[in-house]
Amino acid sequence: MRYLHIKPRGGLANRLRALASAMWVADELGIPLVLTWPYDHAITIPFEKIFTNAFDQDSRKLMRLSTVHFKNPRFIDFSLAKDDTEDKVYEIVSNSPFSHLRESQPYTTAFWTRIRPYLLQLNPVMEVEQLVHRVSSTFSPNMLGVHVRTGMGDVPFTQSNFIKTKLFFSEIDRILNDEADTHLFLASDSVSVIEDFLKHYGPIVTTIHGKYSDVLPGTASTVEGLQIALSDLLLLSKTKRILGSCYSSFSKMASIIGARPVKQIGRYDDRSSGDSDFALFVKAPFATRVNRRVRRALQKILVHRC
Ligand SMILES: Nc1nc2c(ncn2[C@@H]2O[C@H](COP(=O)(O)OP(=O)(O)O)[C@@H](O)[C@H]2O)c(=O)[nH]1
Ligand SMILES: [Mg+2]
Repeated sequence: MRYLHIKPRGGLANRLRALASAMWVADELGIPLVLTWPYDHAITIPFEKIFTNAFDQDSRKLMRLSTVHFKNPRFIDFSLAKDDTEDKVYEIVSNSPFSHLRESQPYTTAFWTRIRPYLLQLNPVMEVEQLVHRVSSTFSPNMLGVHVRTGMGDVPFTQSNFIKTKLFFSEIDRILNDEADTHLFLASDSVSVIEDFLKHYGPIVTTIHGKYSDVLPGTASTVEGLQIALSDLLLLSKTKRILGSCYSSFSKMASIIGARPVKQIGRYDDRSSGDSDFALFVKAPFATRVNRRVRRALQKILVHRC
C-alpha cells in the first residue's frame, strides 16, 4: 500500500495550493491521502476550524512505514513507484503546488484547470459560508475585487515594498473612468490600507472589516481571524475580476478558485503576473469588444423575433 502524506505549510493560500495538488495526485493515483495541518509561523489554527472536509489526519499509522521525503517538490515521478512491493509513504512538506504529470507543470493553465475542482471540494465551515453569502449578496454586477497584501498583519510578506497603494489607486481610477458602475470589494491584511481606500473611494467600497466584523485585518492567530481571511479569499473569488498584489498567492488562489481574471499590481505593474496564465486581466481588443456587442444586439433581435 502506498500513502500520500501532505503537510501544507505557510499562509492560507500557500497551504490550499499544496493541499489541492495532493488531493489531485492521490485521486489520480488512487492512493490514500493523509493530512497533517502543521502549526508554523503563519497558521496555528486547526484545519477543522475553517473547513469541514473529513480528511484522514491520523498520521501515527504511517510512522513505522518506509518514507520518502519531499520538500517543496515541483514534480514527483510516481511512474516507477507503482511496482513497489513494500508499504511506502510519500511525505510532502510544501507551501507550493506540485504535479505528477510532466504535461501539467505547476503554474500553467493546464495545471490550474486540473487543480481547481479540488479547491472547490474544500467546504468552509458554516461561519465562513454565511459571511461569504451575506456579503456577496450585496455585490453589484460589476464588482472589482482588490487584494492589497502588505505583510502588516500577522503573516510577514517579503515582497511588501513592491505593493504600493497609489499603484492600485491609479489602476482603479483608470477602470472607473472606463466603467463608472464599478464597485470594489477590498481585502487586505492592513488596517491603514482599508482606511485609505474608504477615504479615497467611500461608498463604492465593500469590506468585511467594520460593517461585518471587528477582527483586525490580517489577523491569522485566532479562529475568527483565519475565518475572516478565508472569507476574504472566497469573496475575492466571487468578484468579476481581481486586482491583486504581485507575488501574493492569496490574490492568485482567489482568481483560480473563482476562475476570474487577475492582474497583479506591484513590481510588474501594468502586466499580468508571470507565474500563471490561468486568466489574464486584459481588456479585449477594441475590434473584439465591438464584435461582441454586435453579436449580443443581434441575439436580442433574434430572441425578440422568436
Ligand atoms: N483577512 C485577510 N488576511 C489576509 C489577506 N491577505 C493576506 N492575509 C493573511 O496573510 C496570509 C498570507 O499568506 P498566503 O495566503 O499564503 O498568501 P501570500 O503569503 O501572500 O502568498 C493569509 O494566510 C492571511 O492570514 C487579506 O486580504 N485579508
Ligand atoms: Mg504565503
